[in-house]
Amino acid sequence: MPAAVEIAPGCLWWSGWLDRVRQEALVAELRDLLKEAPLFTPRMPKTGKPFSVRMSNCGALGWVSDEIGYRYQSTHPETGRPWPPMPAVIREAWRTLAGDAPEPEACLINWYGDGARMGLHQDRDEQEFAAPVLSLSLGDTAVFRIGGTSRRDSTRSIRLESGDALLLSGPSRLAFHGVDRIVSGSSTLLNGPGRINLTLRRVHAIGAAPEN
Ligand code: MD3
Ligand code: FE
Repeated sequence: MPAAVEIAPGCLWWSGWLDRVRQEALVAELRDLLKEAPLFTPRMPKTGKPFSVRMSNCGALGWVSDEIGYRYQSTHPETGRPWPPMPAVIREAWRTLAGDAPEPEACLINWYGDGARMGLHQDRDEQEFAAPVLSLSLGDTAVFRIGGTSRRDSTRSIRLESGDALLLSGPSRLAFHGVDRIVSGSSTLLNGPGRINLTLRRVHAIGAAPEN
C-alpha cells in the first residue's frame, strides 16, 4: 500500500491508491449500477435550485436533497427502488483504509461534468461523526479545498486525481471542504470528460439500531 500524506489533521491522502486496472473494473461496475440507480439532479432545500453535480448512491442508504431538505433514505428518489449493493472493491477500500470502523451504510456517487463544482460545506447529515468518511476519485482531476471546522478558517487545495483515496477522520471529519473545479480532459479513464467521486459513510451511531 502506498504511504499516506496527512494534508490536514486527520485527513489522509493516498495518491494513486487504485491502480489503472482496478479503476477500469470499478468504472465498469459503476456504469452497470447506474442503469439500476440512474443519476438524478439534487436540488437545494427550500429554493429548489439544482446542484451542478449529479448523484446516485449504493449501499443500504443514500444521500438525497430536494426542496424538503437533505436526508438519507433507503430508496432512489425517482425510481422508488432500493439502492443497489456496494461493489466489493468499494467495501474492500473501506476495510483497508478505515481501520476498525463499522461497515459503511452509504456510498454517494457524485458525477461532475464540465463546469460542475461543489461549494464549501460541512458533512453533518450523519448521526455518527466518530466514524471516518472515505472518498475515492475516478476520472478527471478535481481541485479540492479543505479548511477547518469554522467557515472562516484558512483552506488548502490539493488536486484529487483518478485513483486517489482520501480519508477524513478525527478533526477533519467536520472540516469545511468543496470542489472548486474539474480539470477537463486530465484523465483518459472515462472515455470523455467528467469525474466520479465515491463517498463512503457510516450514517447511524455505532451500535445503534438502524431506524431510517
Ligand atoms: C472532508 N464530495 O459528497 S470528496 C460530498 O469530491 C463531498 O465529490 C467531494 O464533499 C467530492 O459531501 C469531496 C472528499 C471529502 C468527502 C467528505 C468529507 C472530504 C470531506 C467530509 C468531511 C471533510
Ligand atoms: Fe462533503
